[in-house]
Amino acid sequence: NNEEAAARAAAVNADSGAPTIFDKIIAKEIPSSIVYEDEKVLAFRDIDPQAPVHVLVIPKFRDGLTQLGKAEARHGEILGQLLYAAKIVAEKEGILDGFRVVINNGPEACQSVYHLHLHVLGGRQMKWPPG
Ligand code: IU
Repeated sequence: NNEEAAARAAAVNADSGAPTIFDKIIAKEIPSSIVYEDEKVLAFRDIDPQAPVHVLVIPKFRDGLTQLGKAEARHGEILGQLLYAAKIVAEKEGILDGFRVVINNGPEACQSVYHLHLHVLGGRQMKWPPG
């Protein structure tokens, strides 16, 4: 389907280190609906929400983290900060009692933007297993 084709196309440039649209969102060259921001982390609403709450949590400095599969020991601190920011987002959005955090890694998981991001999803009953 379209989603899978887009993910395969995106993966072609995954290792190029090319800027992604998220750099423009971080630089506020493209407007986004920001839910949480600090020195290291930005959280903003997904433009194509898959649940009543769908927020993306990203590192402001990608530092090689195009995808979780590229993580190295030096990324431990930012990875923890991203996960903690996901909790802050869930709290702010009033979904602390039920929410899901997703990281799509690579084409088989339908990753389409090669700047690490956590999806925070909630506000409806989730299903398991995910599609
Ligand atoms: P994925 O895990 O790489 O598939 O997620 C990328 C997400 O980024 C996806 O949910 C898109 O809807 C979302 N997104 C966005 O919020 N704003 C954009 O300008 C673009 C993608 I391009």
